[in-house]
Order: sequence, then C-alpha cells, then structure tokens
Amino acid sequence: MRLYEGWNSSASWRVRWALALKQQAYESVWLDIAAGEHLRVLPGINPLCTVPTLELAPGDALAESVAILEGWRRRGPSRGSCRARRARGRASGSSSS
Ligand SMILES: N[C@@H](CCC(=O)N[C@@H](CS)C(=O)NCC(=O)O)C(=O)O
Repeated sequence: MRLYEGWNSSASWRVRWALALKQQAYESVWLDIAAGEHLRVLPGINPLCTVPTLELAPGDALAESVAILEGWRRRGPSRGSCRARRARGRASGSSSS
C-alpha cells in the first residue's frame, strides 16, 4: 500500500492520521505540489492527479481523502473500524478505544 501525499496538503494529513491510528503500514511518497511533481507522477495512478492518493495495488487506487478512508475501511483493514473496535471493547469489558 502506497500513499502519495503532500506536506502542505491537509487532505493528505487526514489520510495519514487515519492510517496511523489504524497502525496500517504503508509506503509514503511525498510529492512537491508547488513544483508540479504530482502532474508527472500521478497520471497513470489517479487521473485526477491529486494528493492524497492511496494505491492499494498496481492499478487499484483511491482518491479524495474522505472517499479514501471509506473505501479503505470497506476493503477491510483486519483490525476493523474504530466503531467495531469500540463495540468489541465494550463487549469484552475492555475500556480501550
Ligand atoms: N477534496 C480533496 C482535495 C484533494 C486536493 O485538491 N488536493 C490538492 C492538494 S491539498 C492537490 O492535489 N492539488 C493539486 C492540483 O490540483 O493540481 C481531498 O479531500 O482529498
């Protein structure tokens, strides 16, 4: 899994934080938007050429930060959604998030 992101892109940070919360390992590719790097790197991956772009596998990428989070969650990080984890925690008597 590879995240194409920009340091000055708040949408990129949204995805980055979500992946960190889920402890999801991924490769980070930082693109310099101001220098137009995204326009050279992203066309074959995400026709919108925007960051963040989450590449799940070659030829399988998600764009738009909220859609990325939803799409990635639906495809099932094995730890499950935050809501599912909280429900499991309550069911087991654990107070974890
Ligand atoms: N609404 C989108 C924003 C995506 C977006 O517009 N990203 C900007 C950086 S924050 C970008 O890639 N701009 C490059 C361009 O438009 O050429 C999201 O939440 O992902």
